[in-house]
This record gives sequence, structure tokens and C-alpha cells, in this order.
Amino acid sequence: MKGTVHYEQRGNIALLTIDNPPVNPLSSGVRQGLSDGIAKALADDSVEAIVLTGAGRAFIAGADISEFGGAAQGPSLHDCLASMDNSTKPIVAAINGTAFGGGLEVALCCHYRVIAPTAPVGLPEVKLGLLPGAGGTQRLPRLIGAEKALNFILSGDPIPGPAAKELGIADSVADGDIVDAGIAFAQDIIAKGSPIRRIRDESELLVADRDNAELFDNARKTSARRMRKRFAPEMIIQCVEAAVNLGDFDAGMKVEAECFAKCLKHPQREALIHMFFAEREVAKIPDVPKDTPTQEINQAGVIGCGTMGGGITMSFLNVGIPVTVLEVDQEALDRGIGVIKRNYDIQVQRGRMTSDEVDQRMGILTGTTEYSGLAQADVIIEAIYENIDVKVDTFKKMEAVAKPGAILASNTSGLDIDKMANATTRPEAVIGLHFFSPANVMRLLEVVRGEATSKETIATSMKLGKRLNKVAVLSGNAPGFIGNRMLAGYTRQAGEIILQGATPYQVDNVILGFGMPMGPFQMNDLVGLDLGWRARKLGGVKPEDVPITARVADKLCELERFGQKTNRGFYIYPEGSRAGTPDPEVVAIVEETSAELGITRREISDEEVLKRCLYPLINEGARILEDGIAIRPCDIDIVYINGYGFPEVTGGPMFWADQIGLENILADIKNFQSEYGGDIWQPAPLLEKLAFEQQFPVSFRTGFSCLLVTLL
Ligand code: 3H9
Repeated sequence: MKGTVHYEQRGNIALLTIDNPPVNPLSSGVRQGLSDGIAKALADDSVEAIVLTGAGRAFIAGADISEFGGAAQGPSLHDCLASMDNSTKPIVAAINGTAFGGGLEVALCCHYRVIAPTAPVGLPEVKLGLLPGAGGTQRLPRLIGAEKALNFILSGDPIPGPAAKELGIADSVADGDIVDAGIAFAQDIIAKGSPIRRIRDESELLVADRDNAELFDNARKTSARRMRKRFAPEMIIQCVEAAVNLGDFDAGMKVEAECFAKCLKHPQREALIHMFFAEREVAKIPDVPKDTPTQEINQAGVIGCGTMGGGITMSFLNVGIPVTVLEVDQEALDRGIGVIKRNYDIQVQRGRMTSDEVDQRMGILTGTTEYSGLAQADVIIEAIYENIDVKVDTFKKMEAVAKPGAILASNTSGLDIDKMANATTRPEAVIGLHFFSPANVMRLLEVVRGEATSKETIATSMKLGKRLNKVAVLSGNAPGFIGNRMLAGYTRQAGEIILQGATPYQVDNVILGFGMPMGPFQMNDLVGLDLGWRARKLGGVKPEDVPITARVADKLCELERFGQKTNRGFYIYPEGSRAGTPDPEVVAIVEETSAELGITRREISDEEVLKRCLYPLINEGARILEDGIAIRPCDIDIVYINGYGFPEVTGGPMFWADQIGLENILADIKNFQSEYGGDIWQPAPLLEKLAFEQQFPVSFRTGFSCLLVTLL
């Protein structure tokens, strides 16, 4: 059994210390230890009170989420909690560190709570598609009131010790050693003969909210807006409603158990827990051990201060790393720095930052128009436009000034890192750091290893990603890396589908309905339709050679409809608005283009739209795995969710594929292949292999998820 609980007697106090490194989840061994420890303390007449604490940096990180879905061992958490609740000797929680989920619920079952000022407490279950299922939905409203409890549980966000005291979750914030403070608190209770405070017996705060339908209506409206398409929030609201309206604790616990079971069975729960582990998994690189030496990054250089360069610069400034930004001339530099300052000022206007914070950030930003200004940087990132010759030239200039050991990085979204590396005499220091726009907001960082990139450079870059509050995923060096290589099929299909009969608005609505924040045509309008059009004009591409999927966009550009920037593109944007309205003129242009190409339009179902847009991602994802460009399927999932808006509740394209069933996906891909042909519908051999194996499983993991085991 995993984990244990140490029992120690200090005078008349039994001290129970949960020990299950690194963060003390409530694994079977911990539950057994808790049960045994409480029983031992109750049986010992010399013990007058019990203090419960955690070893290391956490009190308890919650239920052991790796145990969900498997066979349970040892006593249940509910049995442990019942023995604590019913204890005839007072139990004090000495919350030394993180108390999350079931960990906070254990603390709520204790009769009193003392907390370290630095210890965060939270009920983050909603983020995993769950609800606090160990009495949290019943005890917290009794302790702090229904409205505050609902906000706390629905947000899932942690709060620090002093805020927990203010909210009424903790009785006292410890001064000094937390165990000493817990023991002192227990001695005080004994001395005063204070009663045992069982939260389950309290009802005063609940009565105040009985029949307050508005409270729950508001919670429903807010969570529908903030947590679109999530299943767990409604379950949470029903539990708190039961706490308030039923009054009886056991009746409320029954509702909680039913709702928890529904969440546990829901595919969203499985997908969100997959995401939790995937985020931690992507940091592990098989041939770059955890103890690989890394370099200190105390100063960054960014080349180019346009949209990407400015966003990258802000990412560094936001975590206190000084940046020198290089532009071609003073005017461009002033303009770029001006945009950064304006972006921060908007944050101040929205109340998200203070002016002092802006001053601090701007105070560590310097500008230069000379490469020599980058000589002190520990990492230099070029963020200039996508042209390999210009990038190669930039790398030569970078290396001429960079100090020994500095990392030389490109923010390219798909060009060859090796070509840039080979232009220098230190290819081991060259790497791709592909940020996503807006770079100061988007969480994804694709880290691209070239042939010669050293392990130290990779380890430093992965660590830097974490420091910048990004989720860093390692990719091999191949055109488009992971994300953009997969995206090509998605956008091509969207372009084809509208020529065959759908409107851009139908396609966007299907994709929005699936849970992406934007459809492909809304995305085109945001990025600017003119980028491809101008490149084709500059390149002298003849009209008949323009890919058919770009024909409609090019016609829109000829009408100066470049997208949001001109208030017209596939949509019409009323002045100042980012929400577009459909335009019949665009539908007419689409229909005219189909006719010119000799395509007979037909009705296309929403189901076909969805499959044709999304299945190419899965097929290409399988090829990326075959080619070794992504280490694991979950790396692709993390890329798509954090960089491309794939809905989190699906667990990402590869996890979603497993849930649909690979043989179903393969059958559809084969149908599309016979109907439309083309490389895009040529089934990837890995997809065929896994689809076959999924029908005859040899382990509980099937489909893409079984690769997690074989690759590590
Ligand atoms: C719950 O409690 C349900 C109950 O209401 C009802 C029950 C009936 N279980 O994040 P880190 C692992 S639901 C298993 O890198 P940090 C993690 O995978 C639960 N394992 O460290 C990693 O493993 P590895 C509600 C867990 O310091 C290692 O620990 N609780 C769990 O950056 C270190 O993690 C939550 O949702 C777990 N619960 O952050 C809390 N937690 O080294 C989830 C962590 O092999 N956890 N691991 O990759 C967290 O938010 C963060 O891990 C925490 C530490 C803040 C605790």
C-alpha cells in the first residue's frame, strides 16, 4: 500500500504525520494509517487530543487521483472521515502546506484548524471534472455559508492561509512552527474544556439561505459562462442546494455521493485527469535525465518587437527576467516598446495590474538597435518574419555577439532549426522556442530540438518554459513541428467543405459547438486574410495556381476584406467589435467559386463537417508519432489544448480518438479516402495498427494511450 502515517506521542497529545511523498495524496496506505492512528489514540487513556499534520511541503494534496477507476484497497476515505468526525477526543489539523480537495475535506472533518501562513487551501476537484466528494459540499456551506462555499468550490482556485482564516475555514494562523502551534492549540482546548466542534452538526448559516433560488440561479448562469460545456459545476450546485434545502447532513451526503458517482463515470473526468498527468508527463524527456545540468537565465535578448517579439518580451518581464529588445531602427523600437507599455496600461485600466507593477516591468526593459546590445543575454530569441534566409543571416549575427554558453533560439513556427544551427559554430546551443500568439497569454511553448542541440540546452529551455508559466512540450525538427503540421489538414478540409456545399458559418458553428473558442474562418479573419494573399502576389503565383482552398479568401482580399483589421472578411465586424456577423455576400462568393471550379454543391451534415475537420488531426498526429516528432500521444494533446484551443474536456485529439474508438475513426477515414482521395485521407500505419489492437486488447490501456507505457 502506498503512503503511511507516523504516530508519535508528545505528552498528552498524539501527533499523526501523513507521509506519502512528494505531496501526500490520500493513497490506500495513508487511509489505513489514518484509521489505525485514530483508533490507537482513542484507545490510549493518556492521549487527550490528536494533532494531524503532513510531512514535507504538503498537508494532503487530495485523493490519490491515480487510483480512480481502479480497484480500491484499504479503508475508504469516508470510513476514515467518519472515525475522525465521531472521535471523542478533539482533533486539530495543523495545516503545514497544500491542503487540496480530499486534503481540505480531511481538515474540515477535524474539529479545529490551525494553518501556516504559506499553506494554500482549495477544492480544485471541478478542474478535474469532479466535486468535493468527501463531505466538502456539505461541510463548507455549514462553515462559511452557501454563497461563499459555492464560489470557492466552483472556482477551484486555492487561497493562502491568512485568507482561509478570514473566510472562516481556519481558526488560527500559526506564528512559527506549525506542529508546535497545532499542539499549543490542542493544549488550549484541553485546558479550557472547549467542546468538540463537529461542522456536520451546524446549520445556522444554512437556514439563512433556505429557498434562496436566486443564489443558485446566479451560480448556474456564472458557471455556464465561465465553464462552458462542463458537467461537474451543475453537480456541485445540486449538492450545495441539497445542503441548504434538505438541512439533514446525512441526506445531503447521499446527494453528494450520487453526484460524485455521476462525475466519476463521466468521460470529462477521465479526460481532465488525463490532462493533469499529461501536463506533468511532458516535462519528462527519456534521453534528458532530470539531473541534466541547466544554465541560469538572468537576462534575455529578443530580436524583433512586433506582435510576437513584444509578447515574448512581456512573458519574460512578467516573471522578472530583464530583457533587451532589438529592432532595426529607433522608430521601430519606440513603436514596439510603446505597444508593450500600452498593453500593460490596459491591464491597469482593467484592474488586473497596478501602475507600480507596470513601472517595475518597464524598468527592466531596455531597447537597442545594435546586435552588440545583446552581448549580456543568457538566451537570445529571434522573432522576425518567417523567411529561412533572413533567419540564417540573423543567427550569424546573433552568434557573433552572444556570450559563451548563451542559448540561441528561434521563434519560428515551422522552419528548419538545423539550417539555422548550421549557420553558427555552436549548433549545440541552438533550439526552437515557438511561442503562440499572444505570447504573453498563451500557455504553450513548443521547444524544438535540432540534430545537434545539447541536452543541457534542452533541459534549460524546458525549465525556462516552466519559469515563464508556460507548459513546454518538446518537438522534433520537422516542417510545422507538432502543432502547425497537424493544423494544415484541418484548415484545408474547412476550405474544401465550403466549396462542396457548407457555408463558412456552418463550419464555424460546428467547431464552436464542439467547444473550440473559434472556428477556422473566424480564425482566418483574426489572423488576417491578406497574409497569404500578399505572399502569393509577391511570389507571382498565377490565379489558376492558387490552391482551391484559398480562392475564396483571395477574392475577399481583392475586395479589401482582410478580416478584423478592415472590419470585413468572412464576417462583418461593426466598428470596434470582435464579434462578426455572417454576410450573404460572402455566401454568394463561395457559391460562385464552387461553380467556377465545377463543383456541384450539396448539403453537408454537421457530423461530416466535424469529422472531416478533426480526423485529419488524429491521422497526422499518428504520423507525427511514427516519425518520432512527438515523444508521446499526450504531448500532442497538450500542444492542441494549450496552443490551438482544442477543448480541455476532450483530453486532446489523441485521447479523444481513443474514447471514440480508433476502429470507428479508421472506418470514417477510409470512407473519406474513397470519396475524396488525397494524402490527407491515407490512413497512418500506426492508426491502423492501434485500431486493430484495440479490438483485441491485451492490457487495460488500448489505443494511443498504450504508447505511454511502451515509449517510457
Ligand atoms: C479529490 O480529492 C476528490 C475528493 O474530493 C473526494 C474523494 C472521495 N494524486 O504537481 P506536481 C503527483 S480529487 C496523485 O509536479 P507541485 C503528480 O502527478 C484531488 N498524485 O508538484 C506528480 O507526480 P510525478 C484533488 C498526485 O509541487 C507529483 O505528485 N486534488 C496528486 O508543482 C508532484 O506533483 C487536486 O486536484 C494527487 N492528488 O504541485 C490536487 N497530486 O512527480 C492536484 C499530485 O510522478 N495536485 N500528484 O510527475 C496539484 O494541484 C499539485 O500537484 C500540487 C503540487 C499543488 C499538490
